[in-house]
Amino acid sequence: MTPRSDDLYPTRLERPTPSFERHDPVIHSTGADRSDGPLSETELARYERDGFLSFPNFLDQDTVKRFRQDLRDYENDESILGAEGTITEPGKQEIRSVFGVHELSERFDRLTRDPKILAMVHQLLGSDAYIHQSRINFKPGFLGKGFDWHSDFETWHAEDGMPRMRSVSFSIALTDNTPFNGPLMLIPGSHKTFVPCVGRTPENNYQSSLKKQELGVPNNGDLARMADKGGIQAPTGPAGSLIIFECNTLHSSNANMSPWPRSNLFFVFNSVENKLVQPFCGNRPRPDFLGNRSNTEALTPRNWDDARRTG
Ligand code: 6CS
Ligand code: FE
Repeated sequence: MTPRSDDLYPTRLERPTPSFERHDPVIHSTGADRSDGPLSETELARYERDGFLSFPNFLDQDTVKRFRQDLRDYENDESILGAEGTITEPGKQEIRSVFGVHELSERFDRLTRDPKILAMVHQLLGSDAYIHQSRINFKPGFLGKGFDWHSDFETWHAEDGMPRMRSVSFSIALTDNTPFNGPLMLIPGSHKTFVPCVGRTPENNYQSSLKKQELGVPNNGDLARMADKGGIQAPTGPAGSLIIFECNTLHSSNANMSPWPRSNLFFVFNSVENKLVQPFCGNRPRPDFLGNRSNTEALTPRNWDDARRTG
């Protein structure tokens, strides 16, 4: 299939293709907009260099406890257990992921509008933003499987039609993330290189890829080169810790061999200047809970207090 003229990041190709430097800036804001927000120039420079930032204790424990109660409610809610956006572990009944959480819960929705978070997003994306995707990855003790190395952008470009690298993930730990329960692992600097992947994308690929990703996984040679150059980091921290990572930063996580869950909440902010077009892999668009097309209004800041009042 010849790549489209508007496809700056051809992938899911028939044969291995050399990786190349990204066409997009890492931080899209400039001048006064760049410094107009909670991220200091030191933090911005580190994000630009590494492709991620981590903030232990970003959310207070009371707030995290409320989110954890929501998780327990979901695990006992038949309507959620049977929903298309709920993914179980391969061959098991345990929940692996629940997608679209910001539409399930007022509390999660309010978090996506937290003024401090939106100000950070504005500094990084240089524009207003909306939620491209939200999910909770549960990774239960003993049973939570891992996630192979990948760039989210490679999937969102190929399968959701995300044109440019102008989105960012916020991952909030809802349980302690330790070296033993499969924390997120990232390759510093990997966001600067686009690694085209081999393999035609079958229709409805997501019905298997969300359990075990086979496509959009870079080859071991590219992975080894990136890891040799940048190393691997696995930020850990107590429940409430935050990791912000750029859409093209290579990441993975191991299976959870400990008795303790590693449940993380992910919000993906996409620039309103980067709305989804037809998927570049040539397939039909994925459902809205994976690649949101129907609610792309710019998010407006809402204070937490009223969310706390709703309990
Ligand atoms: O396909 C996706 O959108 C999902 N897959 C992975 C492995 N990470 C991003 C996202 O949750
Ligand atoms: Fe991912």
